[in-house]
Amino acid sequence: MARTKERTDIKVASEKAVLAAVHLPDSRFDERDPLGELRSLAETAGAVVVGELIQNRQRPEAGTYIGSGKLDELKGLCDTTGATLIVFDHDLSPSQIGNIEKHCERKVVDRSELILDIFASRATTHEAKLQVELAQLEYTFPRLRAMWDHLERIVGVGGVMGIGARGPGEQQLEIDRRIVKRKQTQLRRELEEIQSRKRREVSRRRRDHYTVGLVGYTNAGKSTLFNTLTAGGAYADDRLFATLMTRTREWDVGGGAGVMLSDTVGFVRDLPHNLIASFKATLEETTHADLLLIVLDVSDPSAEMQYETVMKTLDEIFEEVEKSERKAGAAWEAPERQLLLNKVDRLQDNKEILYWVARSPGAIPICARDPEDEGLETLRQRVREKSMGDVRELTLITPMADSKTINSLENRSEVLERSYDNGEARIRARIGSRVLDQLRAGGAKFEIEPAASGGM
Ligand SMILES: Nc1nc2c(ncn2[C@@H]2O[C@H](COP(=O)(O)OP(=O)(O)O)[C@@H](O)[C@H]2O)c(=O)[nH]1
Ligand SMILES: [Mg+2]
Repeated sequence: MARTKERTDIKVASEKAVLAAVHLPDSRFDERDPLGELRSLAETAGAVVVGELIQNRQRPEAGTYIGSGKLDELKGLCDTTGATLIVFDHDLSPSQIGNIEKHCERKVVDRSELILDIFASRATTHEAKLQVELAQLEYTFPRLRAMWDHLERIVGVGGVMGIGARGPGEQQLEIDRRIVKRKQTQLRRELEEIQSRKRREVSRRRRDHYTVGLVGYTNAGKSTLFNTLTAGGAYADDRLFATLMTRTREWDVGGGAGVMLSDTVGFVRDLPHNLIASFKATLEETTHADLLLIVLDVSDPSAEMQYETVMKTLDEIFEEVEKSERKAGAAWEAPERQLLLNKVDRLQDNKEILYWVARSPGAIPICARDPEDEGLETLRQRVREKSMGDVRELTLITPMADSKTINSLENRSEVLERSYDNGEARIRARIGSRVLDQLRAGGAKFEIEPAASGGM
């Protein structure tokens, strides 16, 4: 589709961005860091934030949203910082975008467009891509049309069509809409097949690794936690992981547990209605994990609402996946969830922590920014235990020639005793049920002899 190309015009990746917000009397934002969420979103989209500007107003200025004095200031800020892009913290009308772009001589992107750009880059399934495409069609294309109309006026192609006739933009829009609708119907049946096949592949892959996903609102600290936990770990070069989850890295939790950690797409405050379907489709990647770490910024006044929204949304997604898997006759297990209470360093006292721990027993208070944090150590231990499964003491007998299996046992269990005899290795070890399953799935041949329990 020719139009989809136009969309690259609104791409945010690697642009130098100035963030701008107009605060109205009823605006909701975090007073300590009013542009925190937008900054996280812009960074997620791949922009480099070089400047920020906020204006307080009673109501938006009709033509430009932001006041005219501030508009000059905005342009000046762009000039001094070398910004190539301005990102607004709210939605703008096509004509407002046009006016600001003209005045500041920079590309302007509004909040919904920024979010859509992130979804577009994160959509992994056909369905998710389609959902995003539809949302872009509804939201972004009319804006592009306003731009074309503008161009047409300048270039003077209007002579072909009489006044009041539909502009090519609008006509094209209708055609695109129909094409996408048809594509959607076509793909729907195909999709079910593809997705359940993919899930089977993933579940096979899950036997080799224990996969953990980070879920939570934008600005909760997911990327910070991801970086702290996996500092120095290698990015997964595995193609499947690379496409399933956008950022996956090895996480060394000790004991050779083979844990993979993924930073997934974040929830967004006041997500515009027309973007909800796209977001949910994008969040489907979480269904491939063994464990989800719910990262909650407990210092945020809306933590309660954020927790509720995350849990409810996951419930809805998992319910649907469960249904379609059951229909396909496949066994699928929803990932476990572990609540993390982040940014505890920002709390005045531990009232909040007590509340959350009472509410979600097992919740771990953490400070994602601090590599030495005790909570992170607790988390590491808990994930290690989960990733190993039930640990039992066993004696495994395997041919000495099978160095791969022997190696795995040395790395992934606690070996208590080794003896070699008659071309066979007898290894007494404390080993997790998950590790055993993974070894078997990997083709390891061994016999098990229950250990004589030595008085424990
Ligand atoms: N005070 C404090 N700030 C944190 C902590 N974790 C993250 N942050 C900050 O919160 C902001 C958002 O973090 P980020 O990891 O980008 O959030 P994401 O959108 O969930 O990926 C950044 O400014 C971080 O420095 C923490 O434990 N304590
Ligand atoms: Mg992030």
